[in-house]
Amino acid sequence: ELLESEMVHFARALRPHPMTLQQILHLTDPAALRTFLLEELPIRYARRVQLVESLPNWKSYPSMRMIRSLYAEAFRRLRALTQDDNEDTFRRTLQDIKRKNANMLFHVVRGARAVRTNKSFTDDQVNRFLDEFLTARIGTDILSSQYLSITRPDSPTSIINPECDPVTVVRAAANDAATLCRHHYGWSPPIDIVDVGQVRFPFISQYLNYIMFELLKNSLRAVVERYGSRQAAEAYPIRVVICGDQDTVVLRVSDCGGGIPLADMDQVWSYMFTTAKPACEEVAAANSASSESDDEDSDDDGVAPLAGFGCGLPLSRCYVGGWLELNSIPEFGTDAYLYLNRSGNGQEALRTDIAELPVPESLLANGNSCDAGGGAPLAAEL
Ligand code: W6P
Repeated sequence: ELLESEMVHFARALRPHPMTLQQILHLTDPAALRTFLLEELPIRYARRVQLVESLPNWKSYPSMRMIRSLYAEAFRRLRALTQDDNEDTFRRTLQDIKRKNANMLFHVVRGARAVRTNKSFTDDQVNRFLDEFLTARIGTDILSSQYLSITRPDSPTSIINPECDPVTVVRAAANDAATLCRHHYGWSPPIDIVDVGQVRFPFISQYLNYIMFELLKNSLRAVVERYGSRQAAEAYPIRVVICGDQDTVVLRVSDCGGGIPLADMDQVWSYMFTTAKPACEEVAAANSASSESDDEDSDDDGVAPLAGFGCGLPLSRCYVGGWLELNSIPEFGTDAYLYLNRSGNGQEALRTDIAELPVPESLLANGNSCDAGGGAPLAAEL
């Protein structure tokens, strides 16, 4: 059908334009941004459709069919718009796509775990599929959010905070994690925040909050399980150091929670693995027709568990763009290092190393910027 062949064309012949936070921060003219997005978003959605289709036998997985149809629909709706439609129509379309795709993480992780169980792929291949898929998703989400933010009727602003203050963000994340910890265990280990530098840099505060919340939840859980009480843990506070130079902001989270066995260090970055529930939970859910809960993170009491969906760490790494590192001293503790580009000039890591169809040279010649796909840039990307 016409839409299908147009989608194939967008996916294969056109290339997305990887962006930097600095570039997005300066996309403040709604009309100009809309013109750009009317072309850019369909390219990105079409590639997401192709990524799903690159999985052998994808049609036999309900989650994969669902994901594919959500992106095909987003593609169709954007292509149905023209420059002549007004800003409000465009705005409502973006909002609607965002709303309809709200449970995408749940669907794609569930689908990927099902694919994995059926042995068509290795853990490594499935993890790379999810890294690419979710990194790309974060990129489109930032671009859409930027448009929605700068056209907000009340207070138009960028999705990127040009003066993001990591200390403030970490304090908030630490408070939230501690509250959750107290809810589940009745107490929470101390968290020391060491602010050395008075750093301000362009970043998406919500993303930094999410990453630090994930890291701190892990540290809190480890310390709680190692020392039975606040009193016993008092001498071993979780320490967050925030510092850096002109180029890089570094955040280190250190805990004395007993560390991670070195043999398990790979699993920490796997979407297939979770300490909380069996890794095949999604498959079981998919197989029993009854369970259609979209609620990915809830306990019986409706409060988020301290260890939940099992994707916090790999997903955090997608939000950073690649430089989140975990070092363990077994039987002692764990250090997490987060490196962020202070200038906001790190390019979005649109990975193209898997599931990529060769693009004819002739199609690349005319000005579409091409993503080299190599190397992990120093973070701050989408
Ligand atoms: C742990 C396990 C972990 C994962 C991520 C961050 C910190 C920690 N601490 O024991």
